[in-house]
Amino acid sequence: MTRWLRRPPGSNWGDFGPEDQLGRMNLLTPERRLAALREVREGRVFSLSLPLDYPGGPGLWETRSPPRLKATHFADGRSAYPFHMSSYAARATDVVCDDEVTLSLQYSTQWDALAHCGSEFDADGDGVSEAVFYNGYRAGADIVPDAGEGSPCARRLGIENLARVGAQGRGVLLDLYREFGRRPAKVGYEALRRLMDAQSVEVESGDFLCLYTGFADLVLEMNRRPDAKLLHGSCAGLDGADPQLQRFIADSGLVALCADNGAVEATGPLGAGEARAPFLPLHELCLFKLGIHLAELWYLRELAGYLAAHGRTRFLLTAAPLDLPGAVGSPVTPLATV
Ligand code: UVW
Repeated sequence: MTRWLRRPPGSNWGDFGPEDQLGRMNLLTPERRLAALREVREGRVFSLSLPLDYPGGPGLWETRSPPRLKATHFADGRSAYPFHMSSYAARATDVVCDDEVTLSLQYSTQWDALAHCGSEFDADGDGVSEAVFYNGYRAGADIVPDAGEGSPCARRLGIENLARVGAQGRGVLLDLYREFGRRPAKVGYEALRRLMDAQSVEVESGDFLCLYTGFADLVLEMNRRPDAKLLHGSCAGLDGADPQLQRFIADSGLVALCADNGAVEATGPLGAGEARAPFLPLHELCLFKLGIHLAELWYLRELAGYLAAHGRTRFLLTAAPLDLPGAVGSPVTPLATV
C-alpha cells in the first residue's frame, strides 16, 4: 500500500524514492563533500556547541529539561563512581568512574530529526486529515508514542538517519546580528537577499546555511538563569510564512538550516483569519514538506567573527548527531574547520 495519494503543495515527497528518509541530505554527494574540504585553508577549528547545560533551568520550552548526571550502580546497589577495580582483581590499582545522563535531546545545541515536526494533512485523500510526516510517514504507525515500556519511537525518520548519512559538508554563514543586533526581527526573503548580497554569501546545492543572530550569546550571558521572556523577544529569526523565502529555500538545494537561535524561525501568534495554519511554518516547510533538517542553539559567535575578519563566508562543517535509533532530535557538537 502506498502511504499517500496526495502530497502537500510545494513538497518533494517521493522525489528521492518512496521509502526515502534522508530528504535533502540526498544532495550531499561525495563531490560536494570534496568541495567542502577545499574550504579548509588554515586547519583552525571552531566548536559550535554551547555547554549542554545551557540555557539552564526550564530553558526555552517548559517541556525540556537540562542534563542530570547520575552515577551508575551495580546490581547490589554499590556505586560505580568511583569503582575500585581491586574488587575484581585484588592487586588491581585502577579507579573508574561511570555515569549516566537524563536530558531532553533538544534542550541545547541540537539537530531536529525529520520525525520532529509533521502536520495534520489529508495524505490518503479520504477528506479527513491525519498526522503525517515527511514522505507520508504516519504518526501512530511509523512514529509512535509507546513502542513498549512507555518509550516513544520514531521507527522512520529518526535521527539515526542523519547520523549514518554523515552530516558533513560545506557550511555557509550569514551574519544577521551585524544588521539587526538583538532586535527581534522577522527576516523575510527581501532582507535575506539584501544581506546575502552585501556579505557575498552564496548558497549552492548541498550547503548547510548557518544563521548567526546573537541569540546564543545572550543565552550564555544569562549564565544558566535564562530570562525566557527576554529571550523570546530578542534577536532575528526567519519569517517562515514568507512565500518568497519559502521559494528560495525550496529552490536553493540547501540541505539544512542551522541557527544560534531557538527555532531558526521567529515564532509568534498566528496571523489573522479563520483558516488553520502552521504555528511554525518554517518547520512545516523544511521538516514536513522538503526533508530539510533544522538545527538550533548553535554557538556561532567566534566563527562569525573569524569569517568576517578574513573576508570569508564558507567552511567545512562536521556535525554528526548521536546515532540514537528512534529519537526525534539529538545534541550535537558541530565543528567548523576553516
Ligand atoms: C519547536 O519549536 C517545537 O522545536 P524546535 O524549535 O526545537 O525545533
